[in-house]
Amino acid sequence: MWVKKIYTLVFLRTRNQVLLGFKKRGFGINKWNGFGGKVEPNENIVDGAVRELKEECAVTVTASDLKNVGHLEFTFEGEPTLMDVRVFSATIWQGVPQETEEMSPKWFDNDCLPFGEMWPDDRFWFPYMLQNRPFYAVFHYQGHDTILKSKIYEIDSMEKHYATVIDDNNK
Ligand code: 6OG
Repeated sequence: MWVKKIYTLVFLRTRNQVLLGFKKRGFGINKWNGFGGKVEPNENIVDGAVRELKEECAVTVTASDLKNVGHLEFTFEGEPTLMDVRVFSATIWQGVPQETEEMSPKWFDNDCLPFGEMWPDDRFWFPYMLQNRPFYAVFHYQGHDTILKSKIYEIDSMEKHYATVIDDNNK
């Protein structure tokens, strides 16, 4: 049995660019990634995404402007935790991204992303996100550099997908 923890991951997007942050501390240090973190107990997932975006790059987003575009599940060989990561994108927000203690933000062209300095899984699912095609992907890692197993599914809708996942968990 896995111990599941829910995380958020938010990408601000324009027509041809995506905002990434260079992580200065903690899990995923020295990698470019979206903004996010652990959902607090009793916190709704979208509210967690709004909070983390504000904490990590000082940008305000309205909950209804966050679109859930993907669902990622990560497990690590020899570790009991399953990281359940909800991926969101937004095209409307308030404020200009600022450097914080955790992240240093930078805009990248969609066709010029720094995959060599990102988590190895990102190059597999970013194309779905950039094309607004809902996806569900699972990755099993050895350490933080090697993917031992992976699967990626294009899905019809996130709502239907979560309903199925919850059904499966209850079987
Ligand atoms: P904090 O420790 O900052 O939350 N995250 C991952 N993101 C990608 N792209 N690939 C992974 O592959 C990831 N594992 C975790 C989820 C960690 C943040 O990092 C994301 C959270 O946004 C293994 O609270």
